Amino acid sequence: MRLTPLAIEVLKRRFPGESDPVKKWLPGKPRWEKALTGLDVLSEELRSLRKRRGKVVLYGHDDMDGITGLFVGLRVLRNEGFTVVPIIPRREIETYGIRPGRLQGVLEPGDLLLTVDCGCSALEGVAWARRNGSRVVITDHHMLNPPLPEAHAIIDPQPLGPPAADLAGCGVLYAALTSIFPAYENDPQLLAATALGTVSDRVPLSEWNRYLLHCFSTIKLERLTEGLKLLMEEWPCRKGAWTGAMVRSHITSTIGKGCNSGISNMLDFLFSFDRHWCRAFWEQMLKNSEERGQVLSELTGRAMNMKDPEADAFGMTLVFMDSIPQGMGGTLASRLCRIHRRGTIVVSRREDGVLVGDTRSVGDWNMAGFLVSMKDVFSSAGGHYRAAGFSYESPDWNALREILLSNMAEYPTHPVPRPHIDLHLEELPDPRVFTCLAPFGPGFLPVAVKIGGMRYLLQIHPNCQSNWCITEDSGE
Ligand SMILES: [Mn+2]
Repeated sequence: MRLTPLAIEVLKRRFPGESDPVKKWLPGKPRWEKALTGLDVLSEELRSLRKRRGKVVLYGHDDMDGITGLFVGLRVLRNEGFTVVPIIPRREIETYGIRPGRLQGVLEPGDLLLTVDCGCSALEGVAWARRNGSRVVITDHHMLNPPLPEAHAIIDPQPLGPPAADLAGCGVLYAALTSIFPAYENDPQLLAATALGTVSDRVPLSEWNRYLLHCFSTIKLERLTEGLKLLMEEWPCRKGAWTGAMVRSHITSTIGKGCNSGISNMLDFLFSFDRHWCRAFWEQMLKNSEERGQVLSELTGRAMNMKDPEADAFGMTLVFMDSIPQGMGGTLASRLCRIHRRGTIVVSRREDGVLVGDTRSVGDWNMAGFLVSMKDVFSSAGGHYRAAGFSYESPDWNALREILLSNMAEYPTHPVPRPHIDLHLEELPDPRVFTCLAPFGPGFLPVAVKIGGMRYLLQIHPNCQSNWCITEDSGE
């Protein structure tokens, strides 16, 4: 890859004080083991599990970094001769974390319960597994929020801060397993799955994630399953410049989440060598996502008229809707967040009366931090910087609203991203001199230049063309 002189100028501005800004942008192979405390425990657990011929129960999460994480775990551990049973929770009916009900009859004494993208707050599930005589290793990337479950190890890079904390759930498991089994480091299937999970999860495309995406850019499609191959063929401008948003709108949202989505079949799809079935399934997902899109548009229109004016004054979008179709709260929050370019909280009522919140943020508002700062109020709260959720045991919306508003006033971050400017120039350069810096996404926004009083933001299109756009948008 060749960086143009103007692109290097951008990197210098973005990483001031760095002796090697190019290396800060795209580092060499990270020392995963430094970020992964508990890795030695996982390694030892796998060794003794092999000796006693126990199995791995791999507990995931039903979103893209959870499912691709399951794919990574299944592929490596099955190839290594382990018996692995995956568990995929269902968000429509199950609360987040590890449910003992799902382990019953599956996790036996002497088995290893390994999680991906979940588990760091699963006190009850982990306690159940330990009482059951099983071993437990958590791998997660969500915010640690004591008291922590009493697992034999918790591999979660959050306390280290970035770049380790920027890894998605699938990235954490990829890093852990390839550290233990280095032969899989350049495995095209793992790299493709991890890239897809990372981009889907909206984590910053910074340092370690960029390293993973760089490795991904070199893979050969012939060595993939038909499911992965199809997704890579659909990946907009995979061989050129792309943005996270392009991939999410074309692939992640086509798959969707919750009911009527492809997520519950995604693991079979990723492993499938049946091209015909994969193609038919993709077509079906396109159709379903169009239907979901219509429901979402209608919902978004209604939600936009229900924005809370007081929250608005704090720069936050807050919406309460009595009922939202199952699994759609997060998608609605994402959409509102994108439209208003602000942190967004969508609250709705679950069938059992409990108020549940889905939140998203852009810019400088740490959503999980905000929610966890008021954790005594919630029966559960957690997530990460840009996506988090909570549940509130009482049905009293007015009481919850008051609490949210008073905490917004006190929480010290600003939810509206500031439009950035990378370079002040005399005249507008060819946008293509900056596409060498792609991919762009959260944590690494498209280039913006200022000429005279005018700000121009680089835009990349799914047809692989790029141009300038006059806008105050941050580009996220
Ligand atoms: Mn996840």
